[in-house]
Amino acid sequence: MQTRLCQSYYEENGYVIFRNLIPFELINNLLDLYAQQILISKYPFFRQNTGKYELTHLNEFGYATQSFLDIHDYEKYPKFSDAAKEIFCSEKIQDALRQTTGYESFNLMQTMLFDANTETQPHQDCWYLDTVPNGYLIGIWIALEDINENAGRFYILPKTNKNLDFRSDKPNISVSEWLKRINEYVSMHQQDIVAPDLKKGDVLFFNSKTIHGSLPTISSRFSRKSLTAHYIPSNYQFGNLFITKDYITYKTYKGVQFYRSKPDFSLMNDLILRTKSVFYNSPILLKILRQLYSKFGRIRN
Ligand SMILES: O=C(O)CCC(=O)C(=O)O
Repeated sequence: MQTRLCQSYYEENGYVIFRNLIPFELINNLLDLYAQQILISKYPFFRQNTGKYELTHLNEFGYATQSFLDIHDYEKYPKFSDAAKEIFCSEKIQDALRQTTGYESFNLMQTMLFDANTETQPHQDCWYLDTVPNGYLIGIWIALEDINENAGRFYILPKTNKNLDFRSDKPNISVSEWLKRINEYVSMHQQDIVAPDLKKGDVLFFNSKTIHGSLPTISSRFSRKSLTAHYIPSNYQFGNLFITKDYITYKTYKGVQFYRSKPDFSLMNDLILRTKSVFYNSPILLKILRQLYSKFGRIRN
């Protein structure tokens, strides 16, 4: 697709697919290290799907049932994380992001690895992470293998990037109520779901406001090996619908700035996280927590 067409397709539909973007060599290297170091590890990794530090659970076919967050910066597994950064910080992705959005350079804000499908419920990323002002964060979903439709495919709802605000009547809504509203919207728009057949190396780019999630697993015999990553144009600040995180600090890999939101496991990090999760579904407590973060976040980061 020509750059101009790619950008207008993305702006119109809230997503665009680049076929065969990631070289197999980079993918195979990452998957080898995943099998050798991560899958067998007895270390509690932070899980995006449960929001906790947990040991890895394998299903009957040997696939990890929880997703891994921020794999690009594991202090204990630098070789694995470097293999991940070779993909996430590659010129191929920077270039595809340029073609998609028209911006020049992009910072890597968060990453995930999925082995089996975790049946992610529909959501928009802007609640959790976005640019400030909102709407310019780009998520990418990378197929690390040919994704079988029985594995439970990743899906998006095209055009939902266009001004769909589920909290316009109630800005202080809780996260669970907001997710319930999105779930209801998706139930009523089943016919709009697009779950593309993604092959190894294909990448789907989607906007922070595009509703996305994962279809149910039909057979757990099939893995759904994939990566996701979230980027912001380098000239934007990072945050979400509620806060500007102007206190974060970046590291750099091959010229690409990257950030990690969840640190490696420690008893202290686990305690901080458990405390935060008590606040998470209460709009009032969360507001207080965010104000504290704006004031003192600089100290922690
Ligand atoms: O792959 C999935 O199940 C969900 C990924 C996702 O929600 C994201 O990257 O924002």
